[in-house]
Amino acid sequence: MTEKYTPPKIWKYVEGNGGKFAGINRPFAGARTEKKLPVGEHQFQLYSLGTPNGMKVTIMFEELLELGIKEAEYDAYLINIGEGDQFTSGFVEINPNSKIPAMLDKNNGKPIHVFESGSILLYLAEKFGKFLPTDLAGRTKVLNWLFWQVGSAPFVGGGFGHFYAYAPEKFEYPIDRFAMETKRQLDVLDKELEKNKFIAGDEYTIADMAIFPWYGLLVKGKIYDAGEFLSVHEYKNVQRWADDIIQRKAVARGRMVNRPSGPETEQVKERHSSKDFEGKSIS
Ligand SMILES: N[C@@H](CCC(=O)N[C@@H](CS)C(=O)NCC(=O)O)C(=O)O
Repeated sequence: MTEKYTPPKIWKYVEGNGGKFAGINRPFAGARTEKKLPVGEHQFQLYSLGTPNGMKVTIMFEELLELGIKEAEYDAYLINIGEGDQFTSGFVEINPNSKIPAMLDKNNGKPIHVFESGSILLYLAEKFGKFLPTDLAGRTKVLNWLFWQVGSAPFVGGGFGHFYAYAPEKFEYPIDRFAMETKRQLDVLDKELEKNKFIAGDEYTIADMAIFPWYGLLVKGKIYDAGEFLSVHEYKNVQRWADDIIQRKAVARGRMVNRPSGPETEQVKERHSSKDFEGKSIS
């Protein structure tokens, strides 16, 4: 690091303290503007963005629809976090934590709010009885990995990704610290995927759907442009698992929903029916 920093006695918020997200980050919670969310015709309303956390849920919806479950039809609206859509009163009512993804189940007039991607995956898995075993041992295995993902990915996203891709300068200490942890986590997955086809056994489950958008896309060099830096080719079993998952039709559709950037042909900014995917594809 260039300058030696001594923390003051009391930390104080300084507006616009640098970094890519300085414009939206504040040390307090709650709505900043009054605005209702749009509501579509389907039972499920998703308010999200095509980041890895958002993708987990759109992949799950598309997998349920791929099984022919019509009740899983959903409307997906784009929440532009760079513009602060997550701080509107409508969004905060569903998720007081102001982070995508957030979901509304109209539930026959008794609305249920669901937030946290892991909670949404579990909710949908239980609602439709899919992608989560019902026996105690099998279910626990899946939930172990689902909770592992939710607890581990912040070291990759908020830690490694932030300092490698978004911080105003490249600082050696945090990049070292979080590159090491990211590689350790990839090795955890690699060792597990040496034993199993999928992360919690022979079946594809919500644990794979949670882990793939972070670690699968990372080893495929599709997030943070860090494939070479992290030597992702070393994780042969994670590569094999990611190759299996990335070619699933539902995963391809899920990756396009609410996608904020990239070629137009890879983006389905709002999703209301299968027709929205016409003429779209993603590699
Ligand atoms: N633990 C949360 C994390 C969600 C999250 O970090 N969402 C980010 C985008 S990937 C967000 O909405 N950020 C907006 C903000 O921090 O203001 C989950 O898994 O749902």
